[in-house]
Amino acid sequence: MSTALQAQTHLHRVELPSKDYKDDTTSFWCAGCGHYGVLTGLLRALSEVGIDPNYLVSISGIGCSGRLPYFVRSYKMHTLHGRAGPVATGVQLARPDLNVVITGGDGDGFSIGGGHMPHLARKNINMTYILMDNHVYGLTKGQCSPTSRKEMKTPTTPYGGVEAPLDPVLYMLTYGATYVAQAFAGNVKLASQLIKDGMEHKGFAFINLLSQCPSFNEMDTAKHFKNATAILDDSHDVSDLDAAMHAVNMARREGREPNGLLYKTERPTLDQNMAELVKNVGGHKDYDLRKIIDLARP
Ligand SMILES: Cc1ncc(C[n+]2csc(CCOP(=O)(O)OP(=O)(O)O)c2C)c(N)n1
Repeated sequence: MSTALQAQTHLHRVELPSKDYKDDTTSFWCAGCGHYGVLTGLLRALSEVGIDPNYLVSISGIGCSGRLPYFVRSYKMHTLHGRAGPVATGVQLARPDLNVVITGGDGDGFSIGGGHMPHLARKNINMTYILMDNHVYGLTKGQCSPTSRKEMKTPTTPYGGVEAPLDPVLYMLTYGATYVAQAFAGNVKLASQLIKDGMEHKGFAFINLLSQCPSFNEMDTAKHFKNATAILDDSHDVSDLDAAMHAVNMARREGREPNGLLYKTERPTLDQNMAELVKNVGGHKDYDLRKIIDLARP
C-alpha cells in the first residue's frame, strides 16, 4: 500500500485550543444527555488533530444528535432525516481537500438511513462518521430504535419490543469500513482519542459512541454504559477482521460493550479511485463521459 494512503497528508492544520472549535451557539440538549460527551470529545479531537475550521464540514441528519453541527465552528449542513451520508458523499467527492464529519443518531443512521450505511463503508468514502447511539429516538420523545433493547418499554412498544436490536459495529465491520471503533461517550478521553485517530485515518472511519438519554431511556443510563464497558487490551490485533468480530461477540455474550479501536485497514478511497479513473481516460480537461461508459462495458 502506498504511503499516500497511510495518513491524511492533505489535512489543513492550525493550532487552536478545543474551546475555539465551539460555535457561539449555546448547546441545548437535556441536562445529563450523553451527547454533551460526544461534543466535548469531538472538540478535543479537532484541537488535537489541529483541523483548520475553514476546511471542516460538519454534517448531520435529524435528531437531538442532528443538532451537533450547530455547536461546532465549521461549515455545516443539517440535512434530512437519514440522509447525511449521501449529502456528505457529494461534499467529499466535490472537495476532497475538506475534512468531512457526520454526526447522527442510531435512528438516523440505522433506521431511515440504514440503506446508505453499507455504501459509505464499501466505497470507503474519506470521512468520519460518529454515531451517537442512545438506543432510542430522543427528539421524537422515546420511540424504540433499531438498537433498543428488546425488553425496553417505549410509546411504540408499551409491552416491550418484539424485534432483536442490531449491532452497529458488527454491521460496519461486515460492510467493509476501514476504521471501526466504539466507546462510552462519558469516557471523553477515549472518545476523543478514537475520533482523533478516525480523522487522521484515510478512508471511512466509523465510531460508535454509546450516549445515554436521561429523558427517554431509563435502561441504558450512563451508569449502565460505564459498567458494561470492556476495554480492549493491547493484545487485540486491530488489523485482524476476525479478531474484531470475535471481540464484539465475546463482549456481547457477557452483556458487555467492547470499548476501543476494533479494526483498522487501508485501501483506496472513492475519491482516489475516481481521480485515477479520470487520469486514465485522459485527464480532467478532456473528461469524457462516453469514454468512461466505454471503459465500464464488459
Ligand atoms: C422523513 C422523516 N421521518 C421521520 C422524522 C421524525 N424524526 C425526527 S428525529 C427522529 C428519530 C431521532 O432518533 P435518533 O436518530 O436516534 O436521534 P436522537 O434524537 O436519539 O439523537 C425521527 C423519527 C423526520 N424528521 N423525517
